Amino acid sequence: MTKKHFVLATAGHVDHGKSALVKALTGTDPDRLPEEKARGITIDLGFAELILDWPDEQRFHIGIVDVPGHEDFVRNMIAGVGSVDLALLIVAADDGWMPQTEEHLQILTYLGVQHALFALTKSDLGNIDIITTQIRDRLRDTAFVNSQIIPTSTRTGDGIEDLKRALAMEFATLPQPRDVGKPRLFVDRAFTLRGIGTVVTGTLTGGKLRRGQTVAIQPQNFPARIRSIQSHGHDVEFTEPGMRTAINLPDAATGTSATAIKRGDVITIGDVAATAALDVLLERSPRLHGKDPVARALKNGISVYVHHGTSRVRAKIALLEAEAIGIGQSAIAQLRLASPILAMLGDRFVIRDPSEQHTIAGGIVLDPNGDRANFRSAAQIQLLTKRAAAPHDVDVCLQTELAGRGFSQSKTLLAKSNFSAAEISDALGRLQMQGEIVLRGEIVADADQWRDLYRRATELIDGAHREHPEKRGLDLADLRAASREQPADVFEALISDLCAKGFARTATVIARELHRATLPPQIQPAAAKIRETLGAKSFDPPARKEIAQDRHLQSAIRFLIEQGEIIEVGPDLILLREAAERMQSVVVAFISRNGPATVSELRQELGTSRRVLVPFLEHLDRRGITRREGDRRKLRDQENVYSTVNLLQ
Ligand SMILES: Nc1nc2c(ncn2[C@@H]2O[C@H](COP(=O)(O)OP(=O)(O)OP(=O)(O)O)[C@@H](O)[C@H]2O)c(=O)[nH]1
Ligand SMILES: [Mg+2]
Repeated sequence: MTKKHFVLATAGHVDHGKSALVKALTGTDPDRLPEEKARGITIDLGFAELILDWPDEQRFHIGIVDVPGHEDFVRNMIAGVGSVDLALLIVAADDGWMPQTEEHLQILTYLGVQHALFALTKSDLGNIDIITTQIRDRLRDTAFVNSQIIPTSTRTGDGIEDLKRALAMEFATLPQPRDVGKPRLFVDRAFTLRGIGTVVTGTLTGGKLRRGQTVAIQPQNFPARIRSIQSHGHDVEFTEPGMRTAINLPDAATGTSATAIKRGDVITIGDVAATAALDVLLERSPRLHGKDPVARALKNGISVYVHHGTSRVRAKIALLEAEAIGIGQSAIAQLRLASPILAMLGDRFVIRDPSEQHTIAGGIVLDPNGDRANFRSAAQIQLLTKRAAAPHDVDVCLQTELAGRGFSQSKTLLAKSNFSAAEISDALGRLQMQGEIVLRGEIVADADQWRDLYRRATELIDGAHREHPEKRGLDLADLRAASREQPADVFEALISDLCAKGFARTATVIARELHRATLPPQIQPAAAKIRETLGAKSFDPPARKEIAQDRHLQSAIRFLIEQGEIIEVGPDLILLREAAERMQSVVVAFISRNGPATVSELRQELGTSRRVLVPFLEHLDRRGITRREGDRRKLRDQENVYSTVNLLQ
């Protein structure tokens, strides 16, 4: 028997029999508050479980969310239907299509609910044919045009089994709720149980949650550990998308403190942060009526309520281009939220007016990391325009993301989206084949911007070769300064790309592999002069500052050092390499013969001065040839001598 999980929500006008039908289907009365019992209406969300079997060995575990129909509680209704797989829309046979039937249908449409079933309740009160025709009429041009309509009566029991069969048939054809490895539990209740602590409930979407896992409560970004998980009263090790889920978070608090957990929060994993600006495509239903106050044009700058997941936040709308959005129109906008929420690319939401009387729009998130200052930049307009045309196309979303940002770590790319890591990496492969992007290890780059960065780097290196042919190449520090706006890992990727294509780097310099430092003609006489000066008394040459009298001499010294012809022995001492090697042999031979030697003995042996010898011996110490002991130098052990002689090069 395969077990599948789905979540279903009721919807429909007040008093049409939603809760009675849930009770008839499941045996559970979803109205749990005393006030609900007293008033005979649903105020807040109610929950029940329905298990349905299907002949091909499938068993469906359906979490039912029962919503209130009263116009005063639409905000609770929206919190209940945010992530459902199927809607059970209810129309009473004695009343027909009413204002909240219509409003709920629009809300479901804004939220992207694709599948619905209709129960024509109170069928014992007649009018079945008339109301069926009315419903069919209202469903024209909706996603639910072919939905089944099942007459039911909780009074007589008629139709209840038909409805169960119709539901099972529907679930048998529904795809499993998506698991993209990014679990989000939209919290609809948070409470404290004596001896257990904080418990939150919600509908899980996007991925699994596991017992013992560390999660983050957003938008507070507060970490917590899952001590236990239940689904419909049973302890489970993990829950998956489509499951009503209750989790025990002993580290979290309920109440009014800033970090307290409450309806509207999201339990999630990973390093994702909430934001206070969302760039979106706003849509207004063509079903709004011209006379209706809600149908007034939605103007730039107005204040609204945004409903996303189970949260409800005040926001101001900034329209990108239009001054207003009319009935049936859509436009790109930024939602400037009064407090941050964790939304993802592709999430859907509902917009209500500030008096909370009317549902006036809905839409889809195009960029969950909106930025007020950047909203109208040419790059962002291009990103939003392309995504508005294809918000579910992972290639378009990736390509626009990289065009906007230039470079990114591949593992953080579209982290806040409803695409899985596998979908993203497939898309990266495709875009690379098409030449749109460049993949370099962990780095992904927009191909144009990568070419630009690469070209600028080669120009800088070639410039350095041209202007300073006597140097080995461009200092890496200079290249880094020139590409300052790029993060370190992009810089490293750039360097390794260059090195794969005819460039070579040392610890401090990058150059074309074929570049050989040469002295420009005007400096060649200076080099000859230096060779001559150093060679004249090669064990006791003049101090560097006496030799380096002008710019040409200084450049020539640097060049000869880089070439290895001259060795920098101390701050003010340079020697010809060949002289330094001979001096070293003399020192080694003398000590081998006579044992540890003083500066004065070695000075006499070499025929040099203390000014030269003291830094030279320190140089040999640093290289592990000699070691100072008191006022004598001894050799390091013999093996070391052989292995370190080459370090002079
Ligand atoms: N005759 C008849 N009455 C029904 C039937 N189903 C529900 N009712 C009655 O209709 C009234 C409203 O039922 P509820 O189930 O509370 O309606 P609801 O849609 O849940 O209402 P809200 O949640 O407040 O929107 C109750 O008095 C029920 O007894 C039915 O099939 N036949
Ligand atoms: Mg009810």
